[in-house]
Amino acid sequence: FKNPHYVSGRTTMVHLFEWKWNDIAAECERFLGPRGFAGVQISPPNENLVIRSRNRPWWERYQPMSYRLVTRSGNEQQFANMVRRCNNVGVRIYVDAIINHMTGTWNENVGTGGSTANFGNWHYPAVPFGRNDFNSPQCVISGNDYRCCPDRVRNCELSGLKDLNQGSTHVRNMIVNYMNHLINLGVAGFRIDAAKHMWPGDLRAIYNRLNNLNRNHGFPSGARPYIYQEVIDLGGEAISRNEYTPLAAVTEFRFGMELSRAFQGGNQLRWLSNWGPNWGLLASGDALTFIDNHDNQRGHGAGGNILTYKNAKRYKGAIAFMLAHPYGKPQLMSSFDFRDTEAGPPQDRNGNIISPSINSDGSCGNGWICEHRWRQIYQMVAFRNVAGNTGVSNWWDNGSNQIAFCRGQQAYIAFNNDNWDLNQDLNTCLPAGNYCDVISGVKSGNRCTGKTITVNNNGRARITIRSNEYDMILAIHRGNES
Ligand code: QV4
Ligand code: CA
Repeated sequence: FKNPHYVSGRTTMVHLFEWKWNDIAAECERFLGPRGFAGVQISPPNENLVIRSRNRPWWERYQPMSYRLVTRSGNEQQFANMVRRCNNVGVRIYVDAIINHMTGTWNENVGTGGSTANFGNWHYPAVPFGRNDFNSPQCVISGNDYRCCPDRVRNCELSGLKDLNQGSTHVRNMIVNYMNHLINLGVAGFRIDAAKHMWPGDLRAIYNRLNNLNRNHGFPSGARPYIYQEVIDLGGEAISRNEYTPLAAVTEFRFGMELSRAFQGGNQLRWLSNWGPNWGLLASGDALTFIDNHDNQRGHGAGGNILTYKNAKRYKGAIAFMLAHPYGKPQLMSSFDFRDTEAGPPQDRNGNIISPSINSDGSCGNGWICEHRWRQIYQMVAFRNVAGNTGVSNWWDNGSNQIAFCRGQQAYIAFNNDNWDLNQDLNTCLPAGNYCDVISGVKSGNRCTGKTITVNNNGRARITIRSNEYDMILAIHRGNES
């Protein structure tokens, strides 16, 4: 369950948070496929409770009403069409699977597909689930439980969300049917929401019953779904990420926390020379890596001082390091703009999601940030693809916050997070030639719209990043010569 089954040569997925299926299909064809993106994590596709009383917050999608594929993102037919079109251009789809719980208790009780429920009786007829399918006696997880009591973290309610008993045969059947339905429609894997709140043994039993990936969508025979489990483990809790790595991959929250700290000046970049398990991170093959996610970019989940699009220069620095370094399987966040941390995506008066518009410069409008369309980010995706499975070599630093390294003889990157200029002759490990920096511009015809870096016969080049430059990064790779 640790192989994402990316199309060969691709390395990076993006979370298109709250996007509609039709828009994702179009994005696969017009941008993600051509730019070499490997996959998309989508918002939960199953029916959720409509929460009008809170003006349709983004988090209503984490309150399942049933496993019918009807949400504000679209219906089953639109979903199937998206998966087909994305797979056709080499972009895999990963589903955010909410299988720990159903809804909380609300006065409103109609789902995005029109299903109703009776919360007081734990009755969800559209699945169907009843009282016996949930853990009892009912209890709610408290902050202290995370330190003392794994059984309460697993068997009590997360934020009052009705807690399914994954030990029950019927519950397992319903979950497995839901996930296998998605596999049959061509998805490549799952994010397991709130995995910490389910017993590893129950999850193993569920994963083992999943179908192989659908060969009609281009997957090899016998391919198992990619599974990455949401377990927030920053240390100090009774439940460890290590209970879940024997099953499948795990979201590595220490990754974004440490890089956010370093790129905000809380740690010198030179210490990143041994980035990886030496920093207490999971084994590379076990880790789904990211800087921010939909929770911690708005102070939910682990919270913490995480870099986001709102702090763009430092954010792009951290993202570029993530994409330039071979550790982990990177996931990009693609956000909608927000100030209110509960606010849902751009929506009209009837609560319909407004599609992102695409500006003439390739950026998004209508309230969508589309970090994945930022030049400094999508060109680093191409950098990572070109770097392939080469290691980090020729690490250089100035003893402070100026660092640089090679990826074999494929690619080279330098950072300047000091408040003085970087201006040095350095070894790029690349063949002689003129290379377009992928950060300050693009290659257009035979010239660079940004910096051109001249590598001489012994692989050396003049590397300049002034401290007041728009970006703190310089990156060049083979295949991007001018
Ligand atoms: C409220 C009270 C509760 C009370 C309850 C009674 O706060 O004390 O018991 O009413 O019904 C929303 C509201 C929350 C409300 C709850 C239940 O914010 O106030 O409880 O609904 O109606 C997202 C949001 C949550 C949201 C939830 C469901 O972050 O705020 O709760 O969706 O809509 C831990 C976990 C980790 C989790 C993280 C947030 O270990 O697994 O917290 N992360 C994942 C998702 C996250 C999602 C969930 C789990 C739940 O990434 O987005 O929570 O599916 O770290
Ligand atoms: Ca649980």
